[in-house]
Amino acid sequence: MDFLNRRKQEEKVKSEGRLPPGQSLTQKFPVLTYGPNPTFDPATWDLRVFGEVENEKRWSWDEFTKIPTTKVKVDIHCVTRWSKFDTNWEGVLFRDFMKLFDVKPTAKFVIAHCDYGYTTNTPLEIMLDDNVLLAYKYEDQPLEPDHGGPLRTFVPKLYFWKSAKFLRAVEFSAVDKPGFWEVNGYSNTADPWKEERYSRRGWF
Ligand SMILES: Nc1nc2c(c(=O)[nH]1)N[C@H]1C(S)=C(S)[C@@H](COP(=O)(O)O)O[C@H]1N2
Ligand SMILES: [Mo]
Repeated sequence: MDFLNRRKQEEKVKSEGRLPPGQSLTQKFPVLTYGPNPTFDPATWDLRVFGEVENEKRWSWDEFTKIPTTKVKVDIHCVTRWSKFDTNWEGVLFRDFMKLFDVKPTAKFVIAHCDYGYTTNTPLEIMLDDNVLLAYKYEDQPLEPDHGGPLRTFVPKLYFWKSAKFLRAVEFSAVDKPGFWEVNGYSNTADPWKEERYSRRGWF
């Protein structure tokens, strides 16, 4: 699409109210990772659940990929000001995932833990939305390492740093635990419609 067409389309989507404030539409899929991609070995990979749960649990890749999946088609919004419309994802609906173990009533936050220590925190209430996934397919293909493969959280209602790539553990917590970007000046709540980009003014 040439520049003029893109401008026209952007005006159109803005007038339709589909582009959050301060965002531009992109056709590309930019990659934003702090650090290298981990290497994925399906024989040793696991996903753990811990914290405010009755029993800690662990799935191998084989076990995890046998859990029934859900497909969603939804727009995504990155704090670096790009939005991408109609992206297609498939994975285990977080709500369905939670049926596989007992979460204690004290659990109020979900902390995603990734390879190399990246973490991000989200209120449990938001994780129960009907489009929040533990995603491992993008546009019907296995999720590429650049975009968080083999597995990432997918929380489209919030800025995209809340969608944790290379997910290895899900912690249920009674208290909030701000993650990698949240302690580095980014907003804790990250709602693109309210433009909650940074936690303090004047940092960046
Ligand atoms: N493990 C991990 N997850 C991560 C990141 C990261 O550096 N490490 N970056 C976050 C940020 S800042 C963004 S914008 C999105 C980018 O996802 P993408 O590379 O698929 O566009 O992943 C988020 N999840
Ligand atoms: Mo980001």
